[in-house]
Amino acid sequence: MPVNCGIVGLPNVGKTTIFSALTATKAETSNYAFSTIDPNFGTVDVPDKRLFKIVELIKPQKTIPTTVEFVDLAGLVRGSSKGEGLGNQFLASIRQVGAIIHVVRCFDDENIHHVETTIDPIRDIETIEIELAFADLESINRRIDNLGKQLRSNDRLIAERAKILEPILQKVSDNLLDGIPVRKMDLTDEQLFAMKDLNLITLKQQIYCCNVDEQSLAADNDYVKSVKQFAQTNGSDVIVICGKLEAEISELESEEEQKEFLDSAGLEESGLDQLIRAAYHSLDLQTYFTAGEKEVRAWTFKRGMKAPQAAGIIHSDFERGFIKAEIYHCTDLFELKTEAKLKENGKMRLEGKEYIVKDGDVIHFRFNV
Ligand SMILES: Nc1nc2c(ncn2[C@@H]2O[C@H](COP(=O)(O)OP(=O)(O)OP(=O)(O)O)[C@@H](O)[C@H]2O)c(=O)[nH]1
Ligand SMILES: [Mg+2]
Repeated sequence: MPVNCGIVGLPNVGKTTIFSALTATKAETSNYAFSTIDPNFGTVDVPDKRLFKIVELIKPQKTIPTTVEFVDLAGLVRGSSKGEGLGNQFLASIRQVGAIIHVVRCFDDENIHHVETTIDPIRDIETIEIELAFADLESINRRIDNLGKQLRSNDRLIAERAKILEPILQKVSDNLLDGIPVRKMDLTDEQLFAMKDLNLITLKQQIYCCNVDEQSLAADNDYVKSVKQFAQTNGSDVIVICGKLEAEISELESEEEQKEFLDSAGLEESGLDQLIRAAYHSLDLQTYFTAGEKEVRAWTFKRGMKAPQAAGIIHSDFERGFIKAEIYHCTDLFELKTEAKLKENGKMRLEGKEYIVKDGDVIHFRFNV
């Protein structure tokens, strides 16, 4: 189950700086707007401590973490959806991502130019959200225009589908004009399914990523406080990162050096850990493991998935031919150390088709095709 996050925000707010630090890639940053034109892609291994603890006990030949892909996009400005700035060609890239990481400038620095000259995170957030809403509005209106032809189609099925879709699209269009993002519209699963191929941007979960100066990591500055308050009203996650510091950390060679650096800055978690946690939380994702002598591997699944569906993430045959799942929880392994002990203590269970997989389960699927 690929997880990907798109990084959006106004120009020159530090998107590429954060992207490069987190993905350890060297994408171009500069102190002027629109230094990023084509999107940068980077994939990182999810640093899941449980995976490494399982590996210590099972000692497999191979370890495979799950990954998250980040896409660093060009800056959006007022009017982007109408072709201002770099136009809306890159809005197409945002449509493909799972969650949106919205980088918001929350630091003062006279030397770093802000496209609107002053620092005002809420104004910036609203500017971006209006552009994203306009982009959705455009897709919807284009679809409404196309429906005309379908409504008059001789193919009854096409005409009927168009008839169902029309009022839904009209309602969504009206709500967007009222400033409501699609994710807040209380649409039914059927309605959402009918619009699935539009990949609406305001349907995606948003994570606000406050880019702060180093001093503001210890205690939220006023900019961050206002973003947190704003996020509460719309149910989004907020994380606080210092792009400049993350860039310095990523320059350090070893993990130990990085850990020391984090400690000395009084940070418990790196920016990457924070972001991945927020992405998993907003996308409602969890991790299960498969563990054997050959390989120990982490897999991402959607919370609430039943065992056969979770098995289908590995291979569709696993889902099709699902028989049973042999399961224990990783915390039991950490306590008892060996699979033999797990069996002895009744911690290894056999579960069937209705079992809802839990975060941290270690699973061996039995299947037959
Ligand atoms: N003081 C300070 N400067 C930063 C920080 N993060 C980024 N910058 C600087 O801000 C400028 C813009 O950074 P970029 O990462 O290129 O910004 P961007 O959002 O990718 O910009 P575009 O691609 O043009 O939209 C660079 O000069 C960075 O060094 C930060 O946390 N503190
Ligand atoms: Mg950039």
